[in-house]
Amino acid sequence: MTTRTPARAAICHGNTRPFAIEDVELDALRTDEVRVRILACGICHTDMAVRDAQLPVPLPIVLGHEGAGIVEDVGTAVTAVKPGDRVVMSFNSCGQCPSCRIEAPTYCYEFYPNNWSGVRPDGSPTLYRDGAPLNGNFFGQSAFATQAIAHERNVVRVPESLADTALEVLAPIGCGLMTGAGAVLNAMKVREGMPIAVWGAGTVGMAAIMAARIAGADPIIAIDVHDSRLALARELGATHVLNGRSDDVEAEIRTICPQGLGYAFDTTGVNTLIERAFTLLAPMGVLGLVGASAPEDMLAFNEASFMSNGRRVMGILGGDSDLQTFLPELMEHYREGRFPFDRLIGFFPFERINEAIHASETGEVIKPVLRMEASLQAPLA
Ligand code: CXF
Ligand code: ZN
Repeated sequence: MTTRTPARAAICHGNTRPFAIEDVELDALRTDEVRVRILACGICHTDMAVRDAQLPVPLPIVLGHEGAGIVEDVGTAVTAVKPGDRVVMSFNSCGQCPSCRIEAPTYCYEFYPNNWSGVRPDGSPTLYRDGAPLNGNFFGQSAFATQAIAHERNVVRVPESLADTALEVLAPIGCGLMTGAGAVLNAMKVREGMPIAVWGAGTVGMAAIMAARIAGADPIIAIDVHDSRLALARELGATHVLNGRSDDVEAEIRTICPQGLGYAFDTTGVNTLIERAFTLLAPMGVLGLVGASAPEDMLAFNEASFMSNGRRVMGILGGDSDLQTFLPELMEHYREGRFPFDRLIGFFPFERINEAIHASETGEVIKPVLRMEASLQAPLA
């Protein structure tokens, strides 16, 4: 007999209609799965890209990939978490491919079937609506819901040291925040005393700036087109800020760092900015790329300066994060005040999901987080 679990979930039908919260049912758990009562879920631009059909994800679907909550049930083979554990969730991975075997799951060879196919890798649905299958398993969770099926590999237990930290604050740690921080700390391995410039001060850029401060980079230059974001970037670690609309960014960077940039980190995906950033690199400088670009985009670099300066251009996915080690590390940085990402968050009740998305798209809120339960709706102290 299969026991399904009732839940409320926000269904995305594409960009012609708003998200609609409806009754759904979760499938019975498989052996490696975990059912989580979702308390909060961050909203990321990738959710919007799916809504706008820019990614190969089937619609309609339940999105949401920055969930946090409490484990309610586990499959028979799960050992890493147990009912009652407080967890944050991130992307899923197969655990067996060459990337997963070297703890580089963001480059999982089976990323698509585990995260974007709308069903489990074996083709079975995790969600039902009115008795019929509904696409889910988005990033192995589909957490715009009151309950979600996740997997042992993509839930991370919140360390005991953070027992007093609200899960709704921790929710967004598993996507843009780990992407920016991981790019600096894991992928580019930014060195103390070296200059870095970060293009774009959204969630990923701000996380990179906070991580650059942790790494001891100096100077830390933030570039954006919104003065309010630049002001926040300064508070979070930027030593210099430049407005791409009013400043001559290249000339200013050459003045601040006459020897060039040790690290240039682009979160914008804008070709002209990336190509100019390349020209600003010092010998052995690293250009890290995480921005979403158009599928047809190509980049051009001068080959001689690429080679003779030993420059490196690095595509980075998910900050090269190994969830089970890196997320606890980031949570500890947060607890100790070195990674104050709560400054980016704006909270919304689950029912206001469409307003939360709007606030993100207008730039009014850097990181909207939905709160799923009425008892949590009171403003945070
Ligand atoms: C992802 C991409 C794959 C690794 C984790 C982060 N981005 C989501 O928005
Ligand atoms: Zn995301």
